[in-house]
Amino acid sequence: MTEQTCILIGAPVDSGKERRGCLMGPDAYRVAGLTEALEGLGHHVQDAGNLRPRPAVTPGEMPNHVHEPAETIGWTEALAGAAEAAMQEGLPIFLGGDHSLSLGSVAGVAMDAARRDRPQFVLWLDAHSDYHTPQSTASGNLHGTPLGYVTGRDGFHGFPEVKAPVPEENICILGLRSVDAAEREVLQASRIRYADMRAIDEAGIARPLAAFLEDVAKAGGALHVSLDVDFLDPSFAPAVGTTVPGGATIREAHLVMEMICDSGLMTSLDLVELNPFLDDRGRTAQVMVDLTASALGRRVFDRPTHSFAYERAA
Ligand code: 6HN
Ligand code: MN
Ligand code: MN
Ligand code: MN
Repeated sequence: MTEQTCILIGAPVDSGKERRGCLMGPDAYRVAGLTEALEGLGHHVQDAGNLRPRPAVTPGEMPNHVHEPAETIGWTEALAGAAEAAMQEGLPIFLGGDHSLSLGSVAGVAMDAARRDRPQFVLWLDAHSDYHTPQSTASGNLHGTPLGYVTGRDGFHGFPEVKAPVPEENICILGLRSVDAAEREVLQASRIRYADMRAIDEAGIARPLAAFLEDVAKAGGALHVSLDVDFLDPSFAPAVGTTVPGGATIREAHLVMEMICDSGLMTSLDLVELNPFLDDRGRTAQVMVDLTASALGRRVFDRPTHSFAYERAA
């Protein structure tokens, strides 16, 4: 693949849920060798260090059960600005931090796309749909709300106005296996496309992904990829607070990343929900680094060495 300028943006966001530890994520990715892996693939890497949240206050309209809204509002402001700026310099990789960082990262990259008159697309790799609003969430954990926010759902009082909402039909969620009742209804009524694990078991993960990537290419879109650790099965990726059994295998996840790389479409990436406090000798951090390397060109061979019968038949 053509060489990229990868901009690592540490976002030690830990306010999006009760359980702490995601703030250690950015350093775990650094220790696991993210810079070295990307440089080894021929890319330029700029580590921008870690961001800090802007000071913010809790708005009066925010439901009481919502956990640390002011801090997440402050993060959203800081991240949206940093994301939009980084898009001028290269391919930002947001090192989370919990998934509430994507309220800011996606809002920011979408602003950049709007400025360039390019449609923004989002690929969400997650066990969960993260489509809540501060009103619909039962847990009060804002890491369950980023897709609600960036699509322009109501109720995000005190958060920056979403000036470039991502159209529902430009979003694809893969890996679903835990969707709350309040999300299920609105998700089903929306134009967001999704493949749950049952669909992936039946049809394979390549098919829904290929269809989505084709649409991104046809539209000349920018593609933001948001990779939640819990997309993977917890047997391969235990370092996450919201494990759900029955997730993607290592190979399914690498195939997704390899197809993204082949498409040449990815313009920004989130690595989210890694909680190093729960890790097993750094193996989850390593898996996430390896997946990032696959998305940016790591290959066994440059091209397949054999042409198989099923390819000729297709
Ligand atoms: N994540 N739907 C659950 C909730 O609390 O709203 C889980 C959210 C998980 C968040 O995947 O980033
Ligand atoms: Mn907290
Ligand atoms: Mn998530
Ligand atoms: Mn999740």
